[in-house]
Amino acid sequence: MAFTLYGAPLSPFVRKVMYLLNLSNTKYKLKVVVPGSVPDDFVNISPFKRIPVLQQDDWFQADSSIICHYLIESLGHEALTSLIPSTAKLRAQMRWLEKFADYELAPRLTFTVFRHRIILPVSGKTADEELIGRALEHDIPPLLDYLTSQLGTQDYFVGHCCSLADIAITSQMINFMHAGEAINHKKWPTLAAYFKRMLSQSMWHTLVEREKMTLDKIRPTHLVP
Ligand SMILES: N[C@@H](CCC(=O)N[C@@H](CS)C(=O)NCC(=O)O)C(=O)O
Repeated sequence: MAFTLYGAPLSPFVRKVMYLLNLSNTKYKLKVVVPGSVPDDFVNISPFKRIPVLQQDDWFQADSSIICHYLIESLGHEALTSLIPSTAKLRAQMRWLEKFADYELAPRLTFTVFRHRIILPVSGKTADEELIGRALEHDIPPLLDYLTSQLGTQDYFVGHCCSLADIAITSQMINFMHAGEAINHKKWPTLAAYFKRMLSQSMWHTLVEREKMTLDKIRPTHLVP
């Protein structure tokens, strides 16, 4: 059972999958594929040329959510199965929040703020600070308000246990952080504390420290603080 993951570790979707592979001590090869300059034949394994793609022997699967659920089901590793809540209602809530992270947080925290602050300057383009400003002022606060309402006073988003929802949400927040932004602890104290707690977990810490080294290498020198 040989696994290969195609993607770039700074992608929140690739990070989600890496988290699960690491959590289950599953060995895999990472083949770096960078969005925007994917090999010509990548479309054969990812119809929209998106990362990540997981390969297992001669089988390929795109999409972080589908891959994560596949790994949880197929590996049957306890650390992974515990990411799925025990009741149907809690599972629905978990899937909703995973979807919320992938389709609501990602367009603002990652595709807007992170892409403009980090990815565009790396490829010699200028960040649109006005667009970032609008996202920070208008688009992102309601999302953080919503997440705050969902978290309440719990340590995790669903059923008092770490679930796939936490992994998807934290992964998007990490891109926000890499872009030099923080969840304002005065406006969203419980969410800011939640993110701090997640980052202190060794699994996230290891991934993030490695990514910071990558960021230091790729960031144009005039943007290094
Ligand atoms: N829903 C997909 C989203 C994947 C995605 O959008 N990945 C980005 C990188 S963070 C990508 O490959 N973008 C390239 C493109 O859309 O052309 C997933 O969960 O895997």
